Amino acid sequence: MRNRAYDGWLQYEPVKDSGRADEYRSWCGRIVVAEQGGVLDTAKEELAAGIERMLGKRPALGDKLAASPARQIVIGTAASWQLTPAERYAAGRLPEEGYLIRTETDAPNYGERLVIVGRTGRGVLYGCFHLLRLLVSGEPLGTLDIVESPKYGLRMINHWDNMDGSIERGYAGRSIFFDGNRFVEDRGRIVDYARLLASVGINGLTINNVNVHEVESRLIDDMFLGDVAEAANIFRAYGIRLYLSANYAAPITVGGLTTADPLDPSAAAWWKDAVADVYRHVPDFGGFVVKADSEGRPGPFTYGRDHADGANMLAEALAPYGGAVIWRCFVYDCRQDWRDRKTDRARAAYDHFKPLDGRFRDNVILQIKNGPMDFQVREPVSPLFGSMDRTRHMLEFQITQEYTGQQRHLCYLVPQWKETLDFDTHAKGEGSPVKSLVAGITAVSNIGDDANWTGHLLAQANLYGFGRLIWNPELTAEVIACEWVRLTFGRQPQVTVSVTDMLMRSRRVYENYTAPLGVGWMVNPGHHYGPNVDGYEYSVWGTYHYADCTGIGVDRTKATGTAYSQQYCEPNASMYDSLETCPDELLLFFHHVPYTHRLHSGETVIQHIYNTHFDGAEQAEGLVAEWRSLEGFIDDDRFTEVLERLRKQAGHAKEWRDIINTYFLRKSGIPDERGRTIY
Ligand code: GCV
Repeated sequence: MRNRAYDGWLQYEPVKDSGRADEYRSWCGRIVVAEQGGVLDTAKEELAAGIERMLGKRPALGDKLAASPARQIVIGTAASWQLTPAERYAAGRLPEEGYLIRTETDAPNYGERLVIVGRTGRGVLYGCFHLLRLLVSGEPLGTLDIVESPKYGLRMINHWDNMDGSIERGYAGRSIFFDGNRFVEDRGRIVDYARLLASVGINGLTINNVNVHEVESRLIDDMFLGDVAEAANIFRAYGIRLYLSANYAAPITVGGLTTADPLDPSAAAWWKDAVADVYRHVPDFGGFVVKADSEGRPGPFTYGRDHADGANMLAEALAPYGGAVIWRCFVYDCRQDWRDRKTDRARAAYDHFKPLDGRFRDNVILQIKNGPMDFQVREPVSPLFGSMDRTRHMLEFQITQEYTGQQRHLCYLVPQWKETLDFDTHAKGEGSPVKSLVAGITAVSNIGDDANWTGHLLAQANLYGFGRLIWNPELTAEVIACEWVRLTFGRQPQVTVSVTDMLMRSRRVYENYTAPLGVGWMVNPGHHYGPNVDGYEYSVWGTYHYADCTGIGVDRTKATGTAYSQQYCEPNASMYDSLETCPDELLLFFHHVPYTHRLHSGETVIQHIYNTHFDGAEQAEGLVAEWRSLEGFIDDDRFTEVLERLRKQAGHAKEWRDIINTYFLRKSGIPDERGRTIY
C-alpha cells in the first residue's frame, strides 16, 4: 500500500479539475531533450514520472521536436540544439544553477513549446521540479515566464550519522546510510532521499557525523572508498556533491603516524596521499567538514598550533582538486567553573576565530552556528558573522530538533532561521544582514529510517523549508509553510489555513512553555529532552542561568559581566548591553535581573514566566484541537500519526509548565498575580 508520509512533499496526486487536467495534457504529452547523461537524465525522468502520476499517462520522450502533439515540453542547456538560438543564448547567460521556464508560442518552425532551460544540468533539474510544483498548485501554463537562481552556491546538509547505524541527535529512527559498521545494502532509500533534497535545491551533503569515531575515520581509506563512491554516484545524479566529515587525527588513527601536527611535513604528506585516493574514487568530491578541538575531538591545539594551521594543511591537500575544507567554529571550553564569572561559552567562537581573520587559505570556509551557544529555541545571532572580512564563512542551522522538542513537539523552525538571516550585523554599516555576508548555508539533517523520514510528519516542513529558504532567503516563512502544506496534503483551503497557522505558531508555543526570555538550557543534561531547570546549572558543562532567590540571567554586559555584548558591532553592542534597549526575548541572555524587573511588555520577569508557561501549555492543547478540526480532510494514516504526537506534546507541555512554574515560585517566593495553581 502507498505510504503517503514517505513521499513527503512529492505527492503528485492526480489532477482533479478536469479543465486544468486537459490543459496540462495538451502541454505534457511529449518531453524533448536533446542532451543525454548525468543530471539531465534525472531531470527528464523526474518530470516524466511526476507528470504520469498527475495526468495518468507517461509523456513520450524524444530528442527532436515532433509534428505532433502540437505542444511539447523542451528541456536543456545552452548545448541543446533543440532550443532556439535565443533560448540557448539566454541559457548561457543564466547564473551557474539558474533556470528559466517559459511558454513559447511564436517561434516560427519550433511550434508551441514549454521550455525549461538551465545554464547547467542542475539548473534544468531545479526547473523541472519547479514546473512540477506549478502543476500540483494548479497554475495555468499558457503564459509562463519564470527566471530563478539560488542566492548561495553552497546549499548543504550535514548528517550526524555513525556507521553503527545510530544518529547523534537523531529523532527519526536509524541511519539510512549505515548499519553494523558498514554501508547499507539496499540503496533505494538513499535515492529517494536524494530526490527530496534535489527538489528543494540542496547541492552538497555529508553523510557521517562530525564526531568522527574510529570506523568512520576509515571512510577515506580503501576499506570504504568503494562504498563512498557509490553513494557519491547516487547523489551526483541529483546534482548533489558528496563531502565527508574527517577526523583531524586520521594521520595517526588511520595512517599509523605518530603525529598530526599541521606543521609536520609527514602529516601534510599523509593528507595529500589520502586526498588523492579519495579523488580517484570520487572525482567531484566536495571536501571535508572538520570539528577540531571541540568537545574532546582532536585538533591542532595538541601541537601548540591554531585553527588556521590545521585548516590550511587540509586545504592545501584539497586545493589541486577544487575541494574545500569546511572548518567548524563550534569551539569552546566545556569545563566551566561557576565561581568564574568572566569565562563565557558564548564568547568562545569569536575569541578563537576573529584573531585568525586573513590567515585561512581561499578554499577554507568557516562554518558558524546561527547562535553563540548551541541551537537553543532562542539565542542571539552569533557575532562572528560579519566580523571576519577576509575569511569565507557559512552558516550552520540545526533542522534536527535537539533542543526544540526532538520531533515529538511541533516546532517549525523557518521563522527562527529567517530572523538569523535578516539580522543586521552592521558589519559594513547599516544594511549588512547575515544573509548578505555568508558564502553558503548548511544544516544538520532531521531524517532517519522512520517510514515518514522525520518522526513527526510535520517536521518534514523544516527540511523542505530549509531548502526553499536558502534557495531564496526573501521568501517568507509563511509562504514556505503554505507551499509545503499544499504539496503535502493537497489544496483544500481548511487544511492549508489550519496547518500553516499551526506551523507558524509552533515555535512561540514551544518557547512559551520551555526556557524563558532567551535564557535557554533548562533541559535534562545529555539527551536534552524534557524540563530540568538546574540540569546544567550544577554540572561540569556549566551552561548557567544563575537563578537564585533574588534574580536570574547571565550578565554579559561590559561593565559588570563577561562583555560578550561587545563582540557585536554598534549599535547592536549598545542595544544588547543596555537594560533599556535589550529586547525582552533576549533579556536573560544578556542581563542578570531581579524577578521584579519590569519588561518592556509591562510585565515583571516572574509574572512573564508564569504567564508564558500557562499560555504555552494551553496553546499546545490548542494545536491538538486545531488538528482535530481537520479530521476527514486528511487521510487517516497521516491524520492519526500527527494527532498522536500533538497529544503527547500537550501532555508534556503541562509537565514543563508545572516544573518551571513551581521552581520559580519556590525560588522567588513571589506568587502568581492571577492565583493559578502552581504546585
Ligand atoms: C555532533 C552539540 C550537540 C552534539 C554535537 C555538537 C556539535 O553539543 O549536543 O551532539 O555533536 O553540538 O555541533 O558538534
